[in-house]
Amino acid sequence: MAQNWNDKNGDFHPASAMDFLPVEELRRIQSQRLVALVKHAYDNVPLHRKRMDELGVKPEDIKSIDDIVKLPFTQKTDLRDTYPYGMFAVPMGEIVRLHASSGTTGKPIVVGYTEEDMEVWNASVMRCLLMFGVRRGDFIQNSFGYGLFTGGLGLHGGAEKLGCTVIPASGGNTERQLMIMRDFGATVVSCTPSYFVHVIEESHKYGIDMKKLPLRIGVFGAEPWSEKMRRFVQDNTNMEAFDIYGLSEIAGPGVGGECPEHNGIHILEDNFYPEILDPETGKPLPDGEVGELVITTLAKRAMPILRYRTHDLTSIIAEKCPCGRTVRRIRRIERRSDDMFIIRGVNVFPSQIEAALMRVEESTPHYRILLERKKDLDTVTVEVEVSESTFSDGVSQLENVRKRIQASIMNIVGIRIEVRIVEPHKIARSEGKVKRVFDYRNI
Ligand code: DLL
Repeated sequence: MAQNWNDKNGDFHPASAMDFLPVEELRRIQSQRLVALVKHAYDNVPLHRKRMDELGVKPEDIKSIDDIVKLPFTQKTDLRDTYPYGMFAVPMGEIVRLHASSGTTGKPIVVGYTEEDMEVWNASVMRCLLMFGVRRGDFIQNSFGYGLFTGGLGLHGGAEKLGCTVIPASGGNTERQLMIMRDFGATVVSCTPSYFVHVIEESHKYGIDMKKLPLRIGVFGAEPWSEKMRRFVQDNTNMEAFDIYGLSEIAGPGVGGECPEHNGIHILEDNFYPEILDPETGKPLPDGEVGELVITTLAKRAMPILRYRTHDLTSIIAEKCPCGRTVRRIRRIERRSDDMFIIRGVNVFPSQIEAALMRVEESTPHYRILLERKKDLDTVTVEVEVSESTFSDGVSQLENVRKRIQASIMNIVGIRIEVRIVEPHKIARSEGKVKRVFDYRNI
């Protein structure tokens, strides 16, 4: 096997060994982990126990990874309904980290990690970075947001474990980002792809020639992006751009990443087991067919998750990857099966906007959400109707309502969204399934 361990980078880090295991060995590890996970989840999380009981499945019925199809699904709403800690399987004293992500309505969902979980997460991010060719000695400017979002601290932990020099720049303030990039000599940048496109655009304004910087690798994820964006980044810098995938409920960034073949995302399936299911029926789909990605956390202690419905649409690439990795690949994620959209790396559900509108008495449930790319920055505008009587109030009254709606949305979604008040009946009524989100971004 040893010869396969060297990918195009021509060197090998022992942590990458798990990417290249013989398939039978990988399945054996997955089976062993699944058996332990299911017992842990059944014994310690009432929701998992209840769901398994309802299906008549006992932990003893799960003997190998192939039995995974017998297990119940977990949904984002389960995390909402058990908010904040109801899905935790260990005493709070063992939790060393909390993060949060958007829920579908007013409250976020909370995820927790034990010390052991942090090890697994950091190692997973490190394996992705190794896949991209990042090495000890690289200076990584981490411009994912630090805070409750998993991007900042997630990338940080993996990069530090690898022995990189981490520059915890966090998001925003483009002029400062550019200055740091140049003065600190960053060789790797990690951030959302749309933000980096913006950084490149802005670099001209500050007289910085991106091609003269020592940057060589871009680590992009947390939102869908395209080959067009990759070309833009690669044409305007000396960087090679890589895709990193992940989600808070499963760990954060590092669930999978792209190898130098740039043909799909390798899921680190010794830790995160992928299935592709028909989103309607929940039945497994053959390799190559597009369906919903469902992931089981094979190595999680704090919050074991059985068959999480990600709502991300993709397919498994059946062919062996020329890089030699045996962990399977999925096609890059371009669409979701629900109405969640991602704006500047922040996940937003229309139902959150609706919950925010409901808190302002003068607003009505007639609204639409416009997504646009203005000067290479994503913007969201919510158009909302107000009642006849409110609309006939004076301009200053309307401005007051508008500001309160904006503040209410900020409170729930966490980002500033433009609000435009429109006259009653301006927004087309729908006869069937209502369309709320109009995406004009052309990613
Ligand atoms: O976005 C974790 C992350 C941080 C991944 C940094 C990569 C880099 P959440 O905020 O929970 O977690 O959002 C998860 O974002 O279900 C996808 O819909 C989307 N997403 C994440 N990575 C990608 C990607 C983080 N590479 C949701 N391509 C997921 C497309 C992505 N969509």
